Amino acid sequence: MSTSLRPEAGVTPPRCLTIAGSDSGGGAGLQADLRTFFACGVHGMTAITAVTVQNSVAVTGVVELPPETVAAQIRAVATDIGVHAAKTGMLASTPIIEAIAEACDEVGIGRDIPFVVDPVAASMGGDPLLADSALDAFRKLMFPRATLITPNLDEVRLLTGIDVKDRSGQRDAARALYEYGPKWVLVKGGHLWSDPRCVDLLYDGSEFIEYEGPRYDQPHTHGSGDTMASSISSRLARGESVPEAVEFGKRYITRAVADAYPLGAGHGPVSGFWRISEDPV
Ligand code: PXL
Repeated sequence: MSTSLRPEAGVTPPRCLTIAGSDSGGGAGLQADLRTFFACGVHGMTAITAVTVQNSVAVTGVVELPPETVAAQIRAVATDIGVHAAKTGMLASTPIIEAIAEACDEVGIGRDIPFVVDPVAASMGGDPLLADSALDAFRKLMFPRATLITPNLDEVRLLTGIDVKDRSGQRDAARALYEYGPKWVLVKGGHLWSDPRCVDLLYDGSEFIEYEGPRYDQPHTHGSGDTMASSISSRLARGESVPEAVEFGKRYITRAVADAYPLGAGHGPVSGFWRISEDPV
């Protein structure tokens, strides 16, 4: 398939929907998703779950949207514009998760439409983005609908209690998460600090595929999970298989981490600027 970044002039590009929270600092959340969708040549749309008050140092406020407004955003874009792939980020609460599950079933997200569920639980600084009481609803309502789930090792610990220490622990975690019903599980290895490489493990209930990349000594990784999940979604929207889309996502996030930049006094974001060309205007 074509890997061209730029949709043809006047031709409607594939459409991706992110169901996620806003990061006022612009590094993570739906801002990272929209930026990534653009850089990957798909039209991005948003169902906003919550607005965070946030800079590079901390999340100092969260306002959740009414669950029915989250669901209405999903219905509005799906019934008119069309969704070729959807992803989740910060989902905040059980009532929001329940509303999303219902709306997704109505419009076919997770059935006919690929659905990437990124189990976002906390910010880099440890500020909560999902209520503790919502973990059960997340596992029961989001995972069975997911085409792919993309936990990091902190999220694995929270969701399964498994403390991954090596590659075989990563496999155990993938097997345990698969039992919750997603079609594919990607256990990301970036937080396996003892490993000199970053190895992400993909599992479909029978086979494991490893995606290996360099480990950078990089403090600025804000938004890395969101960016990887949205780059994968952009390729699923174009009809690629999950292993192909994950391979692209791994390359995308590796470049984005390599080019990450400082911002404010805390953690800066990963960068999608490497995809911007220097064409004259
Ligand atoms: O990177 C996870 C994430 C997702 N969504 C929002 C966030 C963060 C991390 O801080 O703020 C809104």
